[in-house]
Amino acid sequence: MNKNILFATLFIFFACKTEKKEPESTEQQATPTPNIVVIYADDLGYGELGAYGATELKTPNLDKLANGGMRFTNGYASSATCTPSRYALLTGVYPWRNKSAKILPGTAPLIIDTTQMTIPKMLKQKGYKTGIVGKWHLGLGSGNVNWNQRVNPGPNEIGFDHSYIMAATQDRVPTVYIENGGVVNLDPNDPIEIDYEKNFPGEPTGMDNPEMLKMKWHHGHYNSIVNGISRIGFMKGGEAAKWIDEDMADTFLVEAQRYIKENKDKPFFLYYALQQPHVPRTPHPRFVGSSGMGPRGDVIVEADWCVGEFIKTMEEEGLLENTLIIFSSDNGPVVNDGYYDESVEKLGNHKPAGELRGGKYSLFEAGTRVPFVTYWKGKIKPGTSDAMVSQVDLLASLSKLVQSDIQSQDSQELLDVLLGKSNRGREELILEASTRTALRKGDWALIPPYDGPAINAHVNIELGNSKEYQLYNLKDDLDQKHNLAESHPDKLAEMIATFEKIRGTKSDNIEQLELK
Ligand code: NG6
Ligand code: CA
Repeated sequence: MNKNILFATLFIFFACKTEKKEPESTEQQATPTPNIVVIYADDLGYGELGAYGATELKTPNLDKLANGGMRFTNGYASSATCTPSRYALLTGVYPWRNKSAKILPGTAPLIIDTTQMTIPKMLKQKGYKTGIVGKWHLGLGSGNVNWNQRVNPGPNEIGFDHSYIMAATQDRVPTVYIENGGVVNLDPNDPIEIDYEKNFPGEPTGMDNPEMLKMKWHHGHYNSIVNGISRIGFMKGGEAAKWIDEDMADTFLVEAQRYIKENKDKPFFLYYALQQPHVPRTPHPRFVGSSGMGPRGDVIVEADWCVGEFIKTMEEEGLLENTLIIFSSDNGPVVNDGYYDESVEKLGNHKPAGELRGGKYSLFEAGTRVPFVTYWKGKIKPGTSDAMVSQVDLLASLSKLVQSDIQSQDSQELLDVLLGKSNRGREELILEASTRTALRKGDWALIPPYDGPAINAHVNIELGNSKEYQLYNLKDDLDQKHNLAESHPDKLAEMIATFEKIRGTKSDNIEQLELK
């Protein structure tokens, strides 16, 4: 080839390359595709982190995230229990619209319709890779799951390309990990059988074989024994596939780290659903004693460490500047949730709910008001926001972030609030606790009358049930001590009207408002 032709060819080649590159980068600017990570704790209360006022428990990594990002003081889970909150987070629909969105057994069918819009589906349409690592608890299969075959539909059918999950909770069978629908380490010669009604002949249970237990049950949790801990539900077989509880935090962390390393070149969405501090609390031996509060405190320290390690990996991979991280919890705190694990005895001065009244299962504030943090290095200016935001708003807000036109019934677009650019949050929000609902509007909280016990004596939590309407002004009365229903009839009437407008009146919505 003649020299001139060679130079000309090279020139054209490079010119084309530059030409090709430019529209691409303009396009990239027009369609922002930052990575999105949701880190979701299980039963972590409003007062559990240093950044939210905890003094007895040290959570340096979560504090760093909260203090380096936007720390919301009025951030809510949609429900005071797990399944409904997770349903709302992923779908942008209030959980009380779906009768199946209640605490599910490990054998429950998937409660998200596979045609329903979800955050991962919406992001997939925008070219994202989507993964979940950790707790699922939204049901699997369509009834009568055979755990020895591909288990579906599940996360992979509602928008996740990749899933590494536990089916329900750490205290429910099956006690195995499931990767993309397949039980990890399953030995076909030792098939898994699960039943929530009756035991398999000859299998030990917490009820009949307390001598086999390393952690005793307090209430419930007296069925099959796995690793010296009795669970809810009966399980047979699957020995090689059973998880080791003390390794669970490390297992999920490694999977989460692997996921981001493998997908760092694409925009990705990761839902990293931690199992702590839900029961049974089983810290890895290196965290035992780390909090001085027994296993409950120790697993919070462990969770904090996991988040720190995860963020470190994000940093090492150069991803922090291009990733929105959202941290929150699925519901408020509970101390004794069914095992003798010293959580009550060693609590000391720690207040899991901070100043809030109630806890997990409760319609009072501590049931649903949880730590809620958004972090985006270089993008979100560190600060505190008192705007009202709910996890149900993530779908619409993330949709706006990636310029999708997907919306959903109950999800409000609050992107600027989440990014700390606006303080105009929600005006009102329906809160749920075990199918009962309440209203938060402005500074006010309304709890309609419900039958049922005032306190769940097992867990020692006030549920919010009363025969009278309860009306609280949270601005002056954050711990909901003064019922103003009688002294503020106009406010009460206004709140009832708003509540009924959203929820329906008792007569036209009797099932959902049924006294529980
Ligand atoms: C309750 C369990 C509790 C916990 C909860 C679900 C009993 C007595 N209590 O039924 O231990 O598993 O369900 O928690 O069984 S959640 O965070 O997943 O909603
Ligand atoms: Ca939970």
